[in-house]
Amino acid sequence: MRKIFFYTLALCCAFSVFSCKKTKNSATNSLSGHTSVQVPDFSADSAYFYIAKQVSFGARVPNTAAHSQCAEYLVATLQSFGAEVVTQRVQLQAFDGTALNAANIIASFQPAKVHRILLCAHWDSRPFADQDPDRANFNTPVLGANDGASGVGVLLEVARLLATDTLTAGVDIIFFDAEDYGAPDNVQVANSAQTWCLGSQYWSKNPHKTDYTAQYGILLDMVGAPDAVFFREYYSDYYAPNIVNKVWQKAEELGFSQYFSNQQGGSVLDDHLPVNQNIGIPTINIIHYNPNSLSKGFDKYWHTVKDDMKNIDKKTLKAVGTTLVNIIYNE
Ligand code: AHN
Ligand code: ZN
Repeated sequence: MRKIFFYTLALCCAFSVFSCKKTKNSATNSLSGHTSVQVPDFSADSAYFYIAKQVSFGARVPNTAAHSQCAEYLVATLQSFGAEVVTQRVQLQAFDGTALNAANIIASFQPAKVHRILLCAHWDSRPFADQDPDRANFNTPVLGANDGASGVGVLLEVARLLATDTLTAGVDIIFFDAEDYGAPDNVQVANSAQTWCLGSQYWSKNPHKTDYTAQYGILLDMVGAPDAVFFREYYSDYYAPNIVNKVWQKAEELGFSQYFSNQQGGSVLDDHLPVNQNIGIPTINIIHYNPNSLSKGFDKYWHTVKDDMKNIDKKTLKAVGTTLVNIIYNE
């Protein structure tokens, strides 16, 4: 096990040295038809490494050591990419009265730019595996390789690219905390919808900068499973139809229609909702959710003890990451 770990570490180090000499794809701006934009290559290996690193701390449940250690790692990594990083620390109350020591982590690239794009994902993981088929696991925290770490891993790779390849717009990457501490189905609470997305609810009412805004936002949630299909999510289509069109069309152009289905999905209560409703930034959610599936619609290991690294496929990361960088570098 140790051997495998060090071997992997060595590979990753080798990778990060060589990745500096990355090749660039020349993409064509579809609007003008002739402007050529340099879009850096999104490395799925690198994103995978960032996911594994988060998971290596254990479940990132607020008020645990793994949570603090992961926060430290995220801040240091974002700073190493040259971002201006703000950690918004706040105590938030969970459905069961627990005071959660939460931290929204906000990384700004080119903070002085007025034209901005917001990219976000939640970095906490769920304290209970309450969808696990084995009831004995109901109180086990989930590792959240897909549910949490995948979106953050993809965005860390985007941040790594932003360190060397600047784009026209400014970019803010927000890792929201306490998304996944929502009340389990078997616990009756008033306004159970309000028990989810605590970090984004807070930030959207108390942004890190007064009068903060962005042109639009993109949330990533569960973007790493092998069988992922991203349908057009309901609130995304309601608040930001143009952004959904733009992203899904770009994915198709790039040959990722297998992952991005142009069909409508259901509605998902997620961090994009407070961002749309409270701060008014049109924000979409790229999420693995199939309203027609027999289970609850999410990935089959959603909120189970099996949401570990075996649930992460580099091909899915590549599809999402490549689409995302092609969107932002064409702004
Ligand atoms: C609810 O199940 C209410 N929302 C799903 C949002 C979520 C949970 N994303 C990740 N974990
Ligand atoms: Zn979750």
